Amino acid sequence: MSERCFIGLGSNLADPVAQIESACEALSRLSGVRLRARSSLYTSAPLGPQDQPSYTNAVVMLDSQLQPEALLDALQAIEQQQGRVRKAERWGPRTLDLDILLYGNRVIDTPRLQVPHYHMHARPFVLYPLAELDAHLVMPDGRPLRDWLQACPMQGIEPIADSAKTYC
Ligand code: A4P
Ligand code: MG
Repeated sequence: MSERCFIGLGSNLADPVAQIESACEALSRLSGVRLRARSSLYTSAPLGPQDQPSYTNAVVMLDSQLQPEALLDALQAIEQQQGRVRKAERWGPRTLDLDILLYGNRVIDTPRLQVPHYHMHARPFVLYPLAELDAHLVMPDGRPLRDWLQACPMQGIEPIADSAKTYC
């Protein structure tokens, strides 16, 4: 049995567009995971410390047979393969960040994993690509995505033309 998941991708170092492309390649090769679609890519100013390059972000939709923590392990392995260095600074620059935004209808709150992602409701660079993939999404608490969109204007993000992708 697989469950529909949405993963947020972000990068602001070492050719961010190529980082996102190669992360999608890696996701498409994961066993127990079926990559379905990728949103357009968006650029935006950094949230958090401003002395870092702007970000490229996207969201992918996938079906996972991996349980949430196993999926997180796989995502963190891909981050490592792409040169992610974790520093003490919160929200600092990174080659690749992969966040589990939604895992089916589950609410998860363990020391390693909070799903839905704790800050997604306030991030246009997450919500607008997510809506591209499924405009009718309903959150585990029953709130439709469109309520979150209404509270989070599409400001400060710029889509990169023709960058959405479908997988079979
Ligand atoms: N963790 C808990 N829940 C999750 C989840 N749902 N998905 C834990 C993934 N990981 C989750 O993450 C720290 C720990 O969070 C992990 O070990 C995992 O067990 P991390 O990737 O090492 O650290 P982080 O990403 O720096 O921390 P955080 O607070 O998750 O940062 P965010 O929220 O990812 O924000 N500005 C723009 N424009 N675009 C961006 O993408 N991203 C960030 C990082 C800051 N500013 C940005 C962007
Ligand atoms: Mg992260």
